[in-house]
Amino acid sequence: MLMFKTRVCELLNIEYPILQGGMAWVATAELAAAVSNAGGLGIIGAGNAPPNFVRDQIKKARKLTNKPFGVNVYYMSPFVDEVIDVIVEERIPVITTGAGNPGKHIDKLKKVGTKVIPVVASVALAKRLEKLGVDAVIGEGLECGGHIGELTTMAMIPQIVDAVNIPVIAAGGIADGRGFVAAMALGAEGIQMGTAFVCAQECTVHDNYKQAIIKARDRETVVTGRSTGHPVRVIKNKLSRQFELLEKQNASLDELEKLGTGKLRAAVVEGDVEYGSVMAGQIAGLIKEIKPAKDIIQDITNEAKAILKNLKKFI
Ligand code: TUI
Repeated sequence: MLMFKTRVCELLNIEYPILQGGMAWVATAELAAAVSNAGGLGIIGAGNAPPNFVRDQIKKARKLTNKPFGVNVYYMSPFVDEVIDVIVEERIPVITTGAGNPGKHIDKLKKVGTKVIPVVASVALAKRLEKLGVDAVIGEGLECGGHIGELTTMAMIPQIVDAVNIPVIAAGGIADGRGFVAAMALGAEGIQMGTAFVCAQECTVHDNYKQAIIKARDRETVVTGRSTGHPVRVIKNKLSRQFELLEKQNASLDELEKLGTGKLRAAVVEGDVEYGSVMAGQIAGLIKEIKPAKDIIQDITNEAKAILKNLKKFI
């Protein structure tokens, strides 16, 4: 029986409407290929990386999968224009975008058939981007790890769904079949998961990072950087406490930026989960094991089917 076939599956030519977050440093070719091979959409996170690094990652992913995969473009990167050029040259079928407005690149991408799916954190931006011709939007709730907006997934998704005609993908607080079904009930036609895929076997982050997520309990994440206008959700550690202290002391933007520089790499690559930035979503408390991306996707879809069957009892 075909289930969960939405416009997102058609648009992206994938089996399940499940996207992997395009996390900087974390979402490498290995993870993206594993998620795509499992029937979802794997995404390489370009982050702040230079264009040649992104091209190498694309080539590596192509060796690992024949399925479609995407690239996430981080709009605060100094290399945005060059990364877009690589995406166009490499004929990547879809990009997701974060931390900015991809408007100026939409025509260029559409000309080569690249679908554009921006991350939004408000109804207003979703509407503006729909008018500019994007193919779908990802609504990221504040439950997400990393750079977040101000609305929860629960409150934001149905409001975006009512405001636009393009498909809406829900992100933030989703890591199992219950979250998947809940997002679909809100009107989403797909989900994006970040934290859950960090704990995929194929994810190349340092094991300390995965263990920090597995050990995390429900209240273990905190949002730092609110005073900078760039709030980031991380797992509490010595760095987040230093951040909180500096913010309480009204430290300058410069000082706060300096404290944050290179800290995501320190956690992901070196495994420094004390003084590094361990970005993770509120759902970390639900993640209990490391398993292959294929099992993550299969477990979620099987759970979702069982939930839907159960819910029929109440009708
Ligand atoms: O971007 C994210 N999540 C992130 S970014 C990040 S930090 C990082 N560090 C090193 C290298 C690369 C990245 C960690 N997590 N999510 C997408 C997202 N986009 N969340 C919120 C937004 C957003 C915010 C404002 C999108 C658009 C926007 O405004 C655009 C406009 O013009 O109004």
